[in-house]
Amino acid sequence: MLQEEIKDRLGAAAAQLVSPNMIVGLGSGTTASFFIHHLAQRCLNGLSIQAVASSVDSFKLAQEKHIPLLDINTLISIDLTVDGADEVDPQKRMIKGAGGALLREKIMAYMSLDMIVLIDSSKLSPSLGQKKLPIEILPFAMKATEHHLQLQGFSGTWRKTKNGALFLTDNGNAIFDADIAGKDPEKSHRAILSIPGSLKQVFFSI
Ligand code: A5P
Repeated sequence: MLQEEIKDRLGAAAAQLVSPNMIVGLGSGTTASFFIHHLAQRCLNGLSIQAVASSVDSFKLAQEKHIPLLDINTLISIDLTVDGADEVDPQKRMIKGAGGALLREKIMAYMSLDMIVLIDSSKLSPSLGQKKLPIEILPFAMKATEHHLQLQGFSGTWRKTKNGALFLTDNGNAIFDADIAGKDPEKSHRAILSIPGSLKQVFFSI
């Protein structure tokens, strides 16, 4: 089966798990987009829910598909969030953020009473670090933040757009894609978050 087809099926299965009157968190990325399409179809068929989105792209897609959207600043919790992942280890720890929506995704995951993560086999990894760890960094003093990351043993590169400009998240922050191969995820998590300019890095645990 093609990978897109698998993502589509994952999105369809997750949409079936949404119950009436839920506040639903919409993740970001290609897999989450399939979920949004299937959820929209259920709404067209009469399911009544309200949603919040973890990125401008997901917000626009949901709006286009007429999913009722809420201002997240009016909420203290979300019933169910459905999102994708980039790398997941056997202990169900995962890295997210390849699409750059990590900070909002992590805040929404923390607000959510339940979360479904849609994972196809390409995301499974024996140990985290086969892919880069995205770290969302405040642009203020970013050179110093990079220096402190390097002092703690995290080398990496600033994410760029296709045109070579600095990639900025929906929050106006930069992303430092760090190499964490062979490092302990929990220790890395604590070390990175101890640096003031690092807003969020993404070891989620599911
Ligand atoms: C967005 O920042 C990411 O965390 C995505 O949720 C993750 O990259 C999965 O994306 P795909 O479904 O496109 O692989």
